[in-house]
Amino acid sequence: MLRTEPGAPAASATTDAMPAATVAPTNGVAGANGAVAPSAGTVALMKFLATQKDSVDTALEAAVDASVAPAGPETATISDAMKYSLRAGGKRVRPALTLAAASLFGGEAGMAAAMPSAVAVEMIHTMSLIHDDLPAMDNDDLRRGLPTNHVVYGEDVAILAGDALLALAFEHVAKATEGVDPRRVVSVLGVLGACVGARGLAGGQVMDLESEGKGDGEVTMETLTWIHTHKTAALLVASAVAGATVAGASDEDVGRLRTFATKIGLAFQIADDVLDVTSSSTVLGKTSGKDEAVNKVTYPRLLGLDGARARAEELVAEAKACLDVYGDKAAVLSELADFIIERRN
Ligand code: GRG
Repeated sequence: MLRTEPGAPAASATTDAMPAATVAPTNGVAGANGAVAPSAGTVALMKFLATQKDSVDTALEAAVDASVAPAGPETATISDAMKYSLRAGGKRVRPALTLAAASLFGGEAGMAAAMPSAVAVEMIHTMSLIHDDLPAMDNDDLRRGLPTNHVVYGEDVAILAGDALLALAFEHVAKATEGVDPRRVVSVLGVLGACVGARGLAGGQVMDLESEGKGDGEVTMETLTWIHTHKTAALLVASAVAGATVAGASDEDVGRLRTFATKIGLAFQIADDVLDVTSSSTVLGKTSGKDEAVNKVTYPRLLGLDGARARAEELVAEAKACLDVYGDKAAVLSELADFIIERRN
């Protein structure tokens, strides 16, 4: 049964089309819907997203439908709950990373081969957001501009919807990846597993929870970097590595992408910490000011706002240097790196 708080948009759970992504670089002019027009520096990325974003959303929807086929009343609630958080939007940064990496090494064919991996990383990410918002974790009621999954469906169903998305990510890569050497597919499955586990999302989140309420002296820059390398960067690394792997990249190229994504992953978290201080819940689509409310040690707290911004810029510059060897062919990945610290939400 759908459990909806008064005012929660129950209709969203049964809407057919996913909303437009809010990938909106902040170095342009704000549009009417809060999205931002691209500046000249983001042309390759915006063109890329214009062609890929709908494909990702359609593939996400189709993958959930396939997982419950033949659809019936038995799977209606779990399917609705899974789709609710996927349809709520999000910037789709991780699938963009997978497809851009695949495009670099395999062109159009590489991207087609990487679509199941792109879908999988978004499912894993969405699962992590659903679980992160639970009362036992961050206990939040706003995500992607909508009531969180557990507010709408109840805690029990939200946990299970996250679990189902996580399981489906692996099932989908295994079943839907076509025209790729099976050893590469197995390698992607391993990379995805690693990014979720004890040295990935789960382990990073545990360290994060253990650090809450501790003072600056106890949570050093080294600890903070460990947390975010695992909690945030690991999935961006897996996204890039999966795309490169299915597209046939060499070990050396995969290694370069790994370093690139680790750096943008950390920069992503620094940008997130900065936005938590400087932005509003309306713009973010999630509760702002949360870090201070739970007395969390963050990059701005350890480095100051300007110091945190400078560190993020430094990381993005280092990340982009990893791409130098590819020249203009890596324009989309390079612009994605810029976007990660220029974003508004
Ligand atoms: C259940 C195995 C298992 C793991 C989950 C809850 C958890 C463990 C980990 C938390 C991971 C997490 C939420 C990290 C924060 C990463 C982050 C900055 C997310 C925001 O990503 P955006 O801005 O979000 O790309 P959108 O909504 O745009 O997709």
